[in-house]
Amino acid sequence: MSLTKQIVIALIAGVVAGICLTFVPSNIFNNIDTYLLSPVGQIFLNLIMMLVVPIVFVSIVLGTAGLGNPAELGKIGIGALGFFLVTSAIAIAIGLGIGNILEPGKEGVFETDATFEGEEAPPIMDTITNIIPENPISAMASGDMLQIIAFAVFIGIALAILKEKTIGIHQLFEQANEILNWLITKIMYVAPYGAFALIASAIGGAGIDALSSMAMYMIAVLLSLLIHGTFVYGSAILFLGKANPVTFFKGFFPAMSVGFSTSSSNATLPISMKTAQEKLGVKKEISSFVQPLGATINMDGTAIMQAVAVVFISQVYAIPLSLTDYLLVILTATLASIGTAGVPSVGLVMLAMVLNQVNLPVEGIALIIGVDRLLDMVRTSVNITGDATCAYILSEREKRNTHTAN
Ligand code: DAS
Repeated sequence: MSLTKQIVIALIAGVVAGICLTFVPSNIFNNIDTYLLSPVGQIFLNLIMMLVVPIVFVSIVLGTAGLGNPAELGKIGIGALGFFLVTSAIAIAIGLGIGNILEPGKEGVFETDATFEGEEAPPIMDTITNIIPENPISAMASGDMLQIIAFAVFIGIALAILKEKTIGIHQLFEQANEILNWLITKIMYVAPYGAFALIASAIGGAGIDALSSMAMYMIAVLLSLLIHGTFVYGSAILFLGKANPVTFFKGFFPAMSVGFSTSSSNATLPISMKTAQEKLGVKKEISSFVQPLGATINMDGTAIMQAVAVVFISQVYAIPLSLTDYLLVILTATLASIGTAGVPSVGLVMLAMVLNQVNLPVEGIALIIGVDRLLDMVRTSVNITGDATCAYILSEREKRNTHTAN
């Protein structure tokens, strides 16, 4: 049985187990979660997170070197940034629209004993100026993805220009890439067990009450994610990439299932790139540059959650939003995702920044925390799919240009 089928079966079994766990007394669930589900899930997460920094650094060095010259790198970079910004704005508009149509915060009783300490996302200008690392080693130690990407790009450009002088180092990076890919393949055998444990823990932890009282909110987010993930990305592949969306979604599904299981774009990055290159034929140098960049600065799924959450919280607290507020949400949510890494629940941190911008109570986040872990699984899948869509389109266009030129 293929690994993808194993992961899907594990996820289905995990959902069933999670629903069953919502009916057991909380002390029993807590013991099952503490001594079984969480350790298994965390071991799987740590195994793949262990490879993220080396994979991102090595693949961007090789990707940048492979693009050959700064002009080519600039073309791919500008194409990717343009795609990321436009799709993020569309995603937020979809979330705001669905939130206003379904009005999830208008009806129902929303109580919670959860609390949320609003941790601020970094100011956007700090993020932009800090992209260049003072100390690349500490950037790697702290997992500062934008700084790691920037340092890797500089190394890659040097390799591309120095060519034969540094052929030994280039081969070293190629061999390091082989080692990391071998490790990913082996670690993925743990994926079904990790997927089962993570989703059973998330559903069991949410509990039936939260799931029922927040049903409309969850439906609004999931519907927006579905529209954006299928219609927007599918149309982009069809009209911009001149390729078959069905081929793309079928080929990328294994990575989507890992993104769903881990709720972390960064943790899924090794599998996302491997899947894009091996199943979709995305050019290695484009995949190695675009997907790590996207995992860090492009989070359409997260932007959708933020848009729906803003509408939901404004409805629950009966604070009307003006058109200016909506435009501010689109701008802030788009920019907020640039400075934060793709790790579980980072979307809530950015949501605090968006709520502050439109003077909505940050404590409203406590209403959605109970079901956020489940929604995080789906929106992370959308996040990584958006990154892969961009890489796929740029790669398909590059192949066509090369074919035309020959
Ligand atoms: N879990 C984040 C990611 O890895 C998304 C989020 O928190 O919204 O993409």
